[in-house]
Amino acid sequence: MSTRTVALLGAALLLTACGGGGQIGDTGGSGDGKKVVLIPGVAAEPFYISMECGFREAAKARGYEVDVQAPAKFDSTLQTPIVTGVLANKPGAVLIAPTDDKAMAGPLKQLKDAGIKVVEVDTKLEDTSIASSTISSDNEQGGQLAAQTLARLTGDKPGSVLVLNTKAGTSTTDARARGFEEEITKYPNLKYVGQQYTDNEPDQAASKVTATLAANPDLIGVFATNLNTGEGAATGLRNAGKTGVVNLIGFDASPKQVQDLRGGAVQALIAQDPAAIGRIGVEQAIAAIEGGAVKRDIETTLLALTKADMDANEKYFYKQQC
Ligand code: T6T
Repeated sequence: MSTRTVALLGAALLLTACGGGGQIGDTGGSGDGKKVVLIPGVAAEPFYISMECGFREAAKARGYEVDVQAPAKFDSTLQTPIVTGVLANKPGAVLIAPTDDKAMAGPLKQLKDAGIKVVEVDTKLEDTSIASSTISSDNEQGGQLAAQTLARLTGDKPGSVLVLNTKAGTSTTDARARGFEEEITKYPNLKYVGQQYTDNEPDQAASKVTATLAANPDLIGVFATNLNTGEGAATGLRNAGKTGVVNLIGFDASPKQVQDLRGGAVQALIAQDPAAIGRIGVEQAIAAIEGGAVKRDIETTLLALTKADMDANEKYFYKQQC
């Protein structure tokens, strides 16, 4: 099978897989610049669905056409053909969550060179010269907040601590792991046993938690750097009969993660505001298209949710549909 066929099959897959509030190609290619396209990191995932809700709302308010195209997996080889395909339609701007901080630079530079404004939403490239603006949580601070929350929950108790990461080259989760690693050194009772990558697969997260427990029976905490790692880690702890014994600090607030927080399988969640990321992303994109003032870096809200305060912060729960 040729590379082109594989890319086309990938594209066909994403057409059926893109879910949540969005349908693909719900507006035609106008080519007049009054159109913004959102390319999330992966289809049908509550973080990006919530982002898409904010994106659609803001674009509608400004009279812009929209399109949403998402890869079926968080994978730069699936996201690249989407970027290349969008190039032909010449929208005014593309809002994208790059799935790899290096591999997506070439395709995105092609957009920029064609006069299409690029706005990064959530993840970003290492090369800061391509995007007009980046809207994201302060992910390093989110990692620090996770370490502080874990330390608050464990108190003086000693034990080992694991970080579950997604894929190397994901700017957000790498920053979260970095922030956590730096902060955890301040708590000598907590022994950091390192990070493990899971390829953003919940099953891998579950089995890595179980294996770490076998090697470190004193495991007292797990920091799962995103939604899939968090959902998988909760399963791993459940399978090992360690729910509530090992403190699980997740990132994100999907319906399942929120349910796990309420039910005690998760002790804290670091929630983001993906709808604001989508909304502000559109505003910056339109400013870039129309020659208005564009801010290079914008940070959105992060907060730690526990069972005690979750209901007061319901607005941070992610959506399954708009
Ligand atoms: O945590 C979010 C996002 O911020 C990250 O870049 C990738 O994973 C998520 O989409 C959650 O799955």
